[in-house]
Amino acid sequence: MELKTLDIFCEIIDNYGDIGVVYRVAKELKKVFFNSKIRVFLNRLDEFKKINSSVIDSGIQTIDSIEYITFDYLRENSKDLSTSQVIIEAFGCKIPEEYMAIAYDHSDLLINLEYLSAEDWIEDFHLQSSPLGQGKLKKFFFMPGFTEKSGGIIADSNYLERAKKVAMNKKEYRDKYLADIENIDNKIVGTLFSYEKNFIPLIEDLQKFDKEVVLLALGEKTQDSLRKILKNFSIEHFRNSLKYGKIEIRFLEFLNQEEYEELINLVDFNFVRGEDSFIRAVLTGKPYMWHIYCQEEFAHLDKIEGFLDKYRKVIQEFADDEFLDNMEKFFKDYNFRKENNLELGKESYLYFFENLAKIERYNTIFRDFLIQKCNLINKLKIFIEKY
Ligand code: TRH
Repeated sequence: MELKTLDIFCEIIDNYGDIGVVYRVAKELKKVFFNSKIRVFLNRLDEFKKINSSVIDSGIQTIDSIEYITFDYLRENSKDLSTSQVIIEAFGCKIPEEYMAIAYDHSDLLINLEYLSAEDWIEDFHLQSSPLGQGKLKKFFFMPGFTEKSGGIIADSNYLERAKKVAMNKKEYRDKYLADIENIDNKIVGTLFSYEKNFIPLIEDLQKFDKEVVLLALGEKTQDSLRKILKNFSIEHFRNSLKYGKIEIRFLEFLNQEEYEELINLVDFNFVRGEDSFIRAVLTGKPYMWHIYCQEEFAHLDKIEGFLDKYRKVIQEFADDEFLDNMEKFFKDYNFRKENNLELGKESYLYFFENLAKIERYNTIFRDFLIQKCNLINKLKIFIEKY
């Protein structure tokens, strides 16, 4: 089909991942289908305002040629509503009835863009159709994952170009984000973005590491966790930073999504969470650790296993077993929890910090594999065009 109109629906429950992914996909699809009209419908604006400071409190607004419309605005103006040829429903969200009532007969293709998963079953599910029982509209599942047969990961060109720009202009970006870190060439700098977590093992292990480390803490859950666990430590306080022995922790303001991407491509390592920041970190090729979104009955650990399995398959011809076993243990220990809380974990950080260069070598191989073979945007484009 020749795509003229596309609507994307997003229901934010908590956190930034839902809007983070939708905002990214919308920007990239606008670039790919530059003559198409793209609208994003979303249930609320708070999280969007955090990842993009130009967002205003308005039911309808245009940002970079994409229209962003709230569900409330849609409902209030439903008598003038027209639907699009293609609809993307992010993460199985509930599209307002007023819209669906028209879409069954006037839209062609409904794509349910699911959460990222590393589990094997998604390959069989990817691009399966699901009957809607009325009208001409057809629904298909799009399953993001780490394999060629899955829907892939969002390696958007906007992001990849930004990463390249940072790599080629390091000084300029250091001046922008890290200017006041003294003696930076002799320090290791990384970002920390997590759910509630006890970072005492990290802080203690870094005292044994032979370099000074600067941790840039982002997001309220990361910062609250650090403040709570550090309250009994004897720490030197500066304006927005703490110094404890060899480490310095800086509390950063939440950045615009594009700025966050610049920062993670500038630093030496990234601790990330959720889905979207995880994929961003993977695409840096630098060392990363993933605080996966916690699910009931330890289902998140199955996802960690799935990811490690895909990672292992891609790099095992280069990496030795000792490396793979160490990384596997670190990912599992870091994520072992029934719920997000400040309980002490048993993870050890030293192997990670002592092997940053080695990890980067293998992470680059995995990153290149994903960009070449598992690009979600290419797959989505081909699917829509062939439909
Ligand atoms: O915010 P998250 O925890 O989102 C999660 C997950 O997506 C999870 O799968 C979902 O089920 C749950 O929400 C409801 O983590 P994630 O996915 O990494 O999203 C963070 C987004 O915020 C990402 O697009 C990057 C962006 N970001 C900024 O724009 N500025 C910042 O300073 C930071 C730290 C992140």
